[in-house]
Amino acid sequence: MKNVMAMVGGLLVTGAICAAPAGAQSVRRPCTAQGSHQATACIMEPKEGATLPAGSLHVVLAAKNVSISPVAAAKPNGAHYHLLLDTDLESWTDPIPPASDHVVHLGQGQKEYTFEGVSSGQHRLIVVLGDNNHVPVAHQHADTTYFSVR
Ligand SMILES: [Cu+2]
Repeated sequence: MKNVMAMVGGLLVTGAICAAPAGAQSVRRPCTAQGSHQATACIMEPKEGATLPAGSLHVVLAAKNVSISPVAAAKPNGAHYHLLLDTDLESWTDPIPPASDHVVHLGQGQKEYTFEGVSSGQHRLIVVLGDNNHVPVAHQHADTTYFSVR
């Protein structure tokens, strides 16, 4: 368990270090990388390092090597996105916590989401794939982005 969390910490650090300059295509985006067979979730919007106006925060997601589907469809190996805004994922083996101001389950298979009333300042958004029981998909490549709101 400790190793997994250490790995996640490493991913977060990598994301911060490899941030592309504004306007450039980020090379760290694993959804466009070749060769991986891991279930992968990516944050397409907001862009790493973006400075966004106050108000609503629009999030656009993408995935690779996984079938994004509604929980109700109960597809074998189906997964849905989970967004964690300024909060950590406490466990990679227990269900992702219920919805709150900081945790969102896109349980209908949505690929976009809008947060309202995000405060000004620095923020961190994590996307994690969860199965029909909301347990994080094993061996996945989750994604993190850092941005700020004016
Ligand atoms: Cu869920």
